[in-house]
Amino acid sequence: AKPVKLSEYRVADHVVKTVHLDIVLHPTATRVTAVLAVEPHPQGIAGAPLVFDGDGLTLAAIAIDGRTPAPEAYEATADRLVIHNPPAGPFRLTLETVVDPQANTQLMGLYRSSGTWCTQCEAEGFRRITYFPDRPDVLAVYTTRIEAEKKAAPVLLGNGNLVEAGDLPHGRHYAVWHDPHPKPSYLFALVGGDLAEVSDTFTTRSGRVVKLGIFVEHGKEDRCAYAMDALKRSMRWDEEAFGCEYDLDVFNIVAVSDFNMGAMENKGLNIFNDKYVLALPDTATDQDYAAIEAIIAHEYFHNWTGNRITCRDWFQLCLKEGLTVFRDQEFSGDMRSRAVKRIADVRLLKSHQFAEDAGPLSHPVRPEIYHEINNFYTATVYEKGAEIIRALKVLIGAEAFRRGMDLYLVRHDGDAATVEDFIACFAEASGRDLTQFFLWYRQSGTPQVAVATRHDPVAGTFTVDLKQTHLPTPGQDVKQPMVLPLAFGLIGPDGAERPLFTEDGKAVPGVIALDAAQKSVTFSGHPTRPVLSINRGFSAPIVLKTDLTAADLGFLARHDGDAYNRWQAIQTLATDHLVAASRKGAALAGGVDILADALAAVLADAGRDPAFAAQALTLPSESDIARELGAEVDPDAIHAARRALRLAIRSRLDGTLSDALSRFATPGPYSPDAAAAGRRALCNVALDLWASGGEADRLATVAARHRDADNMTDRFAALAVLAQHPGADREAALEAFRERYRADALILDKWLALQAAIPEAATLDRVKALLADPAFAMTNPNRLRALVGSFASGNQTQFNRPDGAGYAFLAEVVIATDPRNPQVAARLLSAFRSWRGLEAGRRTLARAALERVAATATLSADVRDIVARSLG
Ligand code: BAL
Ligand code: ZN
Repeated sequence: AKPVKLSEYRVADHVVKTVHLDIVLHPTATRVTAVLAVEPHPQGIAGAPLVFDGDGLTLAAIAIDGRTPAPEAYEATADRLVIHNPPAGPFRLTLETVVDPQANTQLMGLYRSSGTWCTQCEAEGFRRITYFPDRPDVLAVYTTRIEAEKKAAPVLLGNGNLVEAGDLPHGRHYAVWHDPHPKPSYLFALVGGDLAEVSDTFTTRSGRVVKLGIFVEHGKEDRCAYAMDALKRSMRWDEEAFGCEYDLDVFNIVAVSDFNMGAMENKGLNIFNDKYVLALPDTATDQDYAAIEAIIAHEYFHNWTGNRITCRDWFQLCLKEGLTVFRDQEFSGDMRSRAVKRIADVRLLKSHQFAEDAGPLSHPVRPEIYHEINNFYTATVYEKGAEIIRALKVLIGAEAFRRGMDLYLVRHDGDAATVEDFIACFAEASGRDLTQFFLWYRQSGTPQVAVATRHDPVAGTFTVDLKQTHLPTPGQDVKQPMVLPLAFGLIGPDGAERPLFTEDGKAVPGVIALDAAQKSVTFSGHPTRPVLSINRGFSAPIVLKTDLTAADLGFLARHDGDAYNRWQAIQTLATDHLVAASRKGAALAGGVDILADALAAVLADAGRDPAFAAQALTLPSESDIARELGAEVDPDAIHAARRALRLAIRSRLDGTLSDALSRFATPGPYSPDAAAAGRRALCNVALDLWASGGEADRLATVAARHRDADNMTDRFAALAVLAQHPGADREAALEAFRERYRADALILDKWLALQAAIPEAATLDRVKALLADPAFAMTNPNRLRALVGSFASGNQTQFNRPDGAGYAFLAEVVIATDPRNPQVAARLLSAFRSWRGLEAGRRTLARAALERVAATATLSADVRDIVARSLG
């Protein structure tokens, strides 16, 4: 199929103003009658034929203003409806289609999940329900009547407010929902099923009482309290932080167990992957609780940034996603430790987005061409999209940023907008020309910044020399210098922050805007050499190389006023060590002492923020090191180096680690609050390091902690430690865990994922055996991601086995999954995104596996696109 290009955007020739849907639910033959108020677009081509999208549809009936057109007047195929000579003015188009939700294994459009009818329409699922101009710039007011057998679907939900409901003969019933806010088709949703409801209310700041509902499988009602609490906190926070108030009488969330994404922001009717709703202390870890809080908030925040202001076209996806991720990150930062949230977000950014941007799947935050839009729901669009907004805030300052946001929310309310529209609001609010800043959206790849410093003790000056470079990425060989806002500070030998003055004595702000290929900045008043702390808070999403020595980094780890950079200094010490050790195939002795001393200091001071200490004690991952190496990557050497470093750190901190286990034990019953979670995080990181040698007595202690834990966080953390050490204890603990949670698929996903990540040669056979386990199902995205996704993306040594069997396995699973669910198959395949950086033997085998996928005759557009770009 032809690629879609941003440069070829033009308005739809025919738009739809109102949509009346009458949907009669049936497991295999759901009848959809759509009555559409259609009119030619004033800027469209006059007299153009009407062309609506479809996907796998069969047209059962059609009428134009109530009359059936002649057969030659139109053409309906599975993927298109064309009316050759539509009326010149507004008209009423009635379409009847029949769809089979039961057979819909793609989980796009209308499908069934555990007997519940539900929908997923972003990005292009509505066209699998009825023919429509299925593009985000066609905004219509929807009224939806849903009818079903009452026993099968006592709950019938749609977008907007419920306006009518009632019983019908023969055990049937119906409900009519009306959404007064014009919206694009991707925000359409309906649900029908036998679900339990947990309800609450929220009163908005102007006094609107909103009925809140969370709908789940019967028996899971007690797992919704945290999600409901997170929803109410999100609603209040959005009023306070962004002035955004909710705008309907109801807000419903439905949790389903078969879902391609995390969740979906359909207007007034969010549909969630149940993984991001359900939580009890015995079923969910602290990380799960934090993810639920963030995703509930994210989908809710879309009500303004996404729904009321939507995207003109799918190239603008970051307009809603980057901004909404930024907003949910800020929310979680306010709910939790801001520094720890920032560290966690940067870890995620580097491990997913930097890796994506360094390989063949690299693309700009706003792409200019796509073959399959489903493949652009990426870390680049989401996470880098959020980073750009944070960088913009640093560049123009918090006040101008807030004025820009306010302007955007008022000026574009009700619009299908572009990234240009968004940035124009900040240019206007700040009075700055943001043309160069816009390169963040257009240029792919991670900017690299080299920093060198010069100190002149006689003149008392300190000079910072900065240089930015940009490596070529697919389709972009040559790039322009960008504007990189680098927050910074200078720290004196006493550990105090030094005032910042230029050579002529002027005070300067703590941000350098690096807007040229090179720039030097000189500061006066420094008879002694200060230490530079730069890119504080990770103010710009860049790869930074400085001339800071190991001693400087050890100093920053103790004295930097910026908590993020205290953590970064420790990470850099560890990374430098691990990169060198991985290259040489042996751990270097030098550098470990400074790192161990820094960690000892963090542990001694851990009472201030245990969650921060847990982050500091977590070494860079194997994939982080692979990314730093960039080329000729040998995952076994990285694994060995990391293991050796962990043991070296342990031997230096041993007593302190076991002290931490008692010092930070959480008193009282489990609570998911951030402070208690931080203590648990520190204990569990300490436990992992303490037991890293696999001594029998220590593993027995870990096994006892596993057995006696009163919450999933501690129970699973202990199991994860045991999983690293082969033996009967591990197998017994895994079996006991499985028995305990036999009936709970979401918890068994953790069990599958943990086993898939064991760094041992036997793991591939274990994973293959688990494919046949009753806990696994090829048809369920969560199960596939837990077992196969964790193996491919979370097990560096075993996915990258030197014999290529890991690659061959993933290729087989992708080929088997693709006919059923192309989106999930394509996502799994993206685990090959860093294959070009591998050493020659593995590179050859990875290429062969990709070529095997490419040679498959009937690939979906989704998988074909990923495989072509990966090999391209
Ligand atoms: N819009 C797709 C799911 C999300 O990003 O919220
Ligand atoms: Zn989103």
